[in-house]
Amino acid sequence: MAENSTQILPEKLFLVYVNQDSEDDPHVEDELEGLVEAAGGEVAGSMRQRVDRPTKATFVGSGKADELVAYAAEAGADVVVVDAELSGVQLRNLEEKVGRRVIDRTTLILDIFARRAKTREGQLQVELAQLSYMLPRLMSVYTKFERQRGGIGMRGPGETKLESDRRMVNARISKLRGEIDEVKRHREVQRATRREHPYPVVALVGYTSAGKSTLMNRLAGTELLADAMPFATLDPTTRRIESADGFRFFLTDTVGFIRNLPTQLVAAFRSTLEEVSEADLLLHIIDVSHPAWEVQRDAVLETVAELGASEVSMVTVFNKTDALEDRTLARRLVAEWPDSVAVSALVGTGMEDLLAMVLKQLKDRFGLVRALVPYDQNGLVEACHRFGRVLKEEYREDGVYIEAELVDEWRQKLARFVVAASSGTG
Ligand SMILES: Nc1nc2c(ncn2[C@@H]2O[C@H](COP(=O)(O)OP(=O)(O)OP(=O)(O)O)[C@@H](O)[C@H]2O)c(=O)[nH]1
Ligand SMILES: [Mg+2]
Repeated sequence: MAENSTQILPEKLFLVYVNQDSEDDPHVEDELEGLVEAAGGEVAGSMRQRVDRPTKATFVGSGKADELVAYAAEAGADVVVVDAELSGVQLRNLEEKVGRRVIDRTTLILDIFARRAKTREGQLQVELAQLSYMLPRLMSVYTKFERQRGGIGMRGPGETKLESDRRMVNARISKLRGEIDEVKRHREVQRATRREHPYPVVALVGYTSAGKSTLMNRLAGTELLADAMPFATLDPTTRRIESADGFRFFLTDTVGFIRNLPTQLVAAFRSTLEEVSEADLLLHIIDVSHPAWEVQRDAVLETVAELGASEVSMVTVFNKTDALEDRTLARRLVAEWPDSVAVSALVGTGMEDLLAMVLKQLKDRFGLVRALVPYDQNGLVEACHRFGRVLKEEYREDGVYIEAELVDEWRQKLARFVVAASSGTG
């Protein structure tokens, strides 16, 4: 699938913006245009359509569909993009009516990911997402045809094209899953090695183009691609950072989120995004200079929850303060939001504050434990290594004496075996 992406997206695209509720959000337009550009397309024209209740047949009402036919022809568009998620039936009917290829927002995003995927894992994940998205839509293309044919001669050599297509796609999906599992195992080995170095992991999360890679470059001295195009980053990068007082942690930059990020994509990128759910701390980067930053913030929080990471502590980073017209806004936000800091990743302001807050959060989370763990509870000792920092370990007659810095969750599990009254932070 990935290699076909240029064929899927020819040059000129006609955009259909959809308001599903009453709010008339102009930033939706910039965002879709950005996506079209990132997919290598060109905007030929656009129209706005308020859809309170999408019709089953063509998504937009039939009057609007007629308008669309005229506008798209006038613009000389090759493709129509509807800024929503459409069913297979809706896509096919619209396509028939407009006489042009019709794609939806999800397909567009998947296409961008297909273009950007560089690593083997990324490519596998994108293809899996594309096929999972395509499968139910593939079926509906043939259902009518299948019904007309009736049931006789449907099996064996007489099977329909739908059945063989479906079988092929399903086979490819399971093959991809297997391959992703393999890559994932490899990554887990890498991650386990990282866990052996007892450093906490901090993951950057944020809306696409919020400035995650720019911040990573500044903090870790990396030279990752930072670009105004959406989804500049697909593959996670992790670097070790050391503070002035010698405290070390890992910082991970990963794929950005977007409003209505296709669920197939989130599912397929689950192993990549485990960096997020398994982090000790999340840095939520927000582009406060963006007029719709609050919508973006909510979309990120939703995706974080979808990844099962809402329990991970979070520092909110108000970025791009250099681009703010109202300079007091950043100060007000920081005062209003707990655990937040205002920075400009581009200019470099606020970096000391940010680092201080990260260190405080991390150090707060680790507390010292001294315990004598019986030999039949060896799993706990192992956990100290995996999830904390072991300062001392002695194999004694009656068990393993261990001194470790651990997060609260593991301190509690060790509580029964604590030998000295000391639980102050290190
Ligand atoms: N003015 C200003 N621009 C910034 C700042 N931080 C980042 N940018 C710009 O914003 C754009 C996006 O930055 P990236 O670092 O690529 O954003 P990202 O969050 O990694 O984006 P994705 O990888 O696409 O999710 C680039 O053009 C950056 O130069 C900032 O503090 N101020
Ligand atoms: Mg990036």
